[in-house]
Amino acid sequence: MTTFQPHEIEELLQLYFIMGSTNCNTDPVYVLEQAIEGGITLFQYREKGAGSLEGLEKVRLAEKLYKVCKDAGIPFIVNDDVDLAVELDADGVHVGQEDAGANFVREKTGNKILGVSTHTIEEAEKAIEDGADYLGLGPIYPTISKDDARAVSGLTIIENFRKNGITIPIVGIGGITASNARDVIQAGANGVSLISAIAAAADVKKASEELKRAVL
Ligand code: TZP
Ligand code: MG
Repeated sequence: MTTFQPHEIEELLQLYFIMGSTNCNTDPVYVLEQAIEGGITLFQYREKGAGSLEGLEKVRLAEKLYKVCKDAGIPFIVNDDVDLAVELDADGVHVGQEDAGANFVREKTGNKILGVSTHTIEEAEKAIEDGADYLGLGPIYPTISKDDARAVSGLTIIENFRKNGITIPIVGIGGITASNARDVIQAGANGVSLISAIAAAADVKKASEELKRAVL
């Protein structure tokens, strides 16, 4: 695990790739390597959905992906699974409102990067109080990558958070592509996080490069 300063975390959010085995059409290790070559700045391992790996298989894939990240100097974040993040000594954890509370996660993970998905100003204020380093907001646009996704929020959620004095780093999520990524940043986000625009691309490296150009 590497410890990051707030200004470093803000920069790392720029092009935040999220994936697990079910999001990939080919070997997840290869997909991640290609995404890194294309310029992603942060990675989250999110093993979810029908057919996702469990137990030791999940741990083994996490270890492989963490190694790819380490070798490339890309921080490795674990979705939901606080125990896995601690076991691997990952660089961070991301939790939603249905997962372990952010204050509990902060206590269990010390200085690791802590991301929290929020949908209201109240949730955001609580997450910040609990020690969140950044907030995930979405789905900004329609998505097919999350079974239990909430209603689409549009860009207004980002603008509203900023207007209401939320100043910590924000990343938009949900349906983000190279065509709309710039709008998400312009609405007030520090970066974009996405699954399918990279994981399901025919050419993962090229898709990542296009997204990088869009957010620069
Ligand atoms: N949370 C809100 S939308 C979403 C998550 C995990 C899925 C994002 O995937 P995609 O493919 O980038 O729309
Ligand atoms: Mg979750």
